[in-house]
Amino acid sequence: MLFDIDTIKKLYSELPKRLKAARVLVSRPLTLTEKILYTHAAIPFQEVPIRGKTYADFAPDRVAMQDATAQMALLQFASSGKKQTAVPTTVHCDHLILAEDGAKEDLERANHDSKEVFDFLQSISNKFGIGFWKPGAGIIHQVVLENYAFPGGMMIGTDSHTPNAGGLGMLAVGVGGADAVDVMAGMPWELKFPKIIGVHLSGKLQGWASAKDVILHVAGILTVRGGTGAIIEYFGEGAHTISCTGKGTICNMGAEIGATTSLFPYDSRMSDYLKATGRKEVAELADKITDCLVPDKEVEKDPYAYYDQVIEINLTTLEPYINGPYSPDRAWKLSEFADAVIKNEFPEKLSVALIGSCTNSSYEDIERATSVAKQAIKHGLKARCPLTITPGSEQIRATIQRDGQLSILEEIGGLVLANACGPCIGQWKRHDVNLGEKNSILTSYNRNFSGRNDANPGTHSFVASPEIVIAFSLAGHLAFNPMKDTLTNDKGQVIKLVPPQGEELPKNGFDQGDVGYIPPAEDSHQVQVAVHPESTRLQLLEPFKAWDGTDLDGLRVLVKAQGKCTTDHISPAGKWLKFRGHLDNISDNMLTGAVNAFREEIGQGVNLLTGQIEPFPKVARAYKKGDIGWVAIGEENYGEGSSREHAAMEPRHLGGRAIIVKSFARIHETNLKKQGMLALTFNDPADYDKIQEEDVLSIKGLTTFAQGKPLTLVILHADGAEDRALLNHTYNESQIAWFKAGSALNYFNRKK
Ligand code: MIC
Ligand code: SF4
Repeated sequence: MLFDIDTIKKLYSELPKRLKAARVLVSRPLTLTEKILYTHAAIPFQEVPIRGKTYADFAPDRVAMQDATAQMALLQFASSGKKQTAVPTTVHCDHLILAEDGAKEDLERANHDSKEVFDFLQSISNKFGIGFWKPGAGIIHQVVLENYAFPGGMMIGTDSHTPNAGGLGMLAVGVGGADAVDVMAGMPWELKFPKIIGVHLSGKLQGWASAKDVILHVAGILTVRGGTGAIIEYFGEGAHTISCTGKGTICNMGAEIGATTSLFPYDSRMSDYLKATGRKEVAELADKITDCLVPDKEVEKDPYAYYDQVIEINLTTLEPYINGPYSPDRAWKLSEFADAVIKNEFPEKLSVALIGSCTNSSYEDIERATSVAKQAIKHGLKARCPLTITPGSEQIRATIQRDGQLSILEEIGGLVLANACGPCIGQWKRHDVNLGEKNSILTSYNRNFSGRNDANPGTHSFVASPEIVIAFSLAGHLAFNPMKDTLTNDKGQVIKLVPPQGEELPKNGFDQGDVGYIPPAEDSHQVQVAVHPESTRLQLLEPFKAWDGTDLDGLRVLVKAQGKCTTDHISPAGKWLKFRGHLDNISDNMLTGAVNAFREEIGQGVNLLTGQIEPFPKVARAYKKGDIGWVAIGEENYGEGSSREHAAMEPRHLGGRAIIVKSFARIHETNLKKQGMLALTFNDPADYDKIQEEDVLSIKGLTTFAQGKPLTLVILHADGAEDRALLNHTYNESQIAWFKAGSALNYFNRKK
């Protein structure tokens, strides 16, 4: 559908002028990332910002939120006193639909079970002038790509996979709810000016390789931390050989390498997609200002001079990849995967195959997956394990139903789930394995952290393209390579699959199906939004306490997390998603996935007041009651993964004072700052080893807390010995003001 055409017209009419001013300031050729950032500065830059250093203010064109993060964001926005959002905003109901029996039944159950939350989101959206996409309409990023994303624009979304819109040339960044609240309230959005990594694509994908394999490969190169603080800009003639939705897949999963966002330059594939999705006018407007929507020629010619790092990928020789288990950067070439499965003793039998999600459910994806399924039908093969299909949007679902792909996938054994996140976010009532049971699943999703899909740490989750997932489902085991191995049907015939093929866009146009969009009423600020005080799902927010002006003393170590501690470990999703609007209730999941470095147990530790081993939330509540502050200690890339600010609000709510780690993931670090927590890093990562279970800690230097000035951790051990550690931070002056006020929201409400 065509939204915002007037806004886009206005922006496009100003872009050339704004870009000209940026050129005068920078006086050298510009990357596409710089073009979009400079033309979206809240106030035009007076000095050239330093990449990786300067905090800069931006004015995004749009905000998108999904149901699991929107609740907290809108509860915060409601206390800002604003009547309408200052920029166009949408809410998408996609995370709260539990997959069990299939699309129809699951949707009906969700509409019943989460009625209170959906009603709340719909009425509060209406009140503040926000567009509302009801349950079943589709997954946020797919709906945004189909309807809102446009080349050269900037948006933020309260979901880490917001960068999906980079497939349409939009600079789209995942943020926590508090950042979205700023922008909705008409304030600028602050971001440290990113570094820029250029990925030069040459050649053209062949055979089984697809767009997904580009990002699976890049994840293997850069690892889950390699993109931190950077925007990944793809360029080169190879970029134009990838469809718009394929580009979306690549940008989407850039979240898994910690990138701020990923981006492709405008081209004819984007133009085709805009036209196919009812936005011919946008394509025509974009065609007139292409200079603003692609990097300068000089950049393409000499990328090493303009990007902070350059990665070269030859698409022609790129093999399919399968990444996992437990981390999305554990990349295996398809030709090496079978050996890896055996060598590492990954469970060889494939328990479930799952395709779809916001990452991989475009028309092209489904076409290619179906092309493998058609071969199966022709040769009398079926999936040898359960197979699920999650269409990314109602438009995709209706179109692939009309064009026949859905029934082909059903014929080989597929179960069609609702147009929603489902198993990707642990909204999956799995009946085939018991908790703790070792098993393998293969998905076309993006993330595969422990416990993510089904809350079972025994599940080895692997990520691949949809066509590879379908091929493996036909084999039913992981020691398989469709490029060289054969399958045998019931008649004993030997079958060799041929590489998939498929249309990029539907020949007969998209079928919109039951759209599910509810625009806000014209004059709706009279709408009353009530939250029942007894509700277990929604709770109005109480402001956090302001800092009392002194250094922090007498702190206990609630947890010293060992190894990976993602937001899925800090605030797991799955069954907890239903409490995303109720801070006190959801806090009972706090750190329940974290591995305790002192005891190697998951989710629990010693309550130093009683000596009992208890779940972390219980210990934290006891400390809070006793007015004892606590800290959490962690390792590298702490808080990677999701944008969920609950992972920052829960520790704050349960009396945590500081999170001290070797390094942070970007969104989580900002979320902590926004909620008035101290987000600190060891100057010497080896100081992590100094922390013992019974230590009493002090954080010194807060009375002179200033940008660029480290703090000191004083560690008093149980035997009376004392250690010290230097703590770094990235707070600027305004972020220090949030800390002092107790949270960013307190600070702004006080300033009003
Ligand atoms: C995810 O993919 O982890 C989620 C669920 O979409 C999250 C958002 C959330 O936790 O609500 C994300 O990626 O930000
Ligand atoms: Fe939903 Fe999964 Fe996409 Fe997150 S990654 S938005 S949970 S489909």
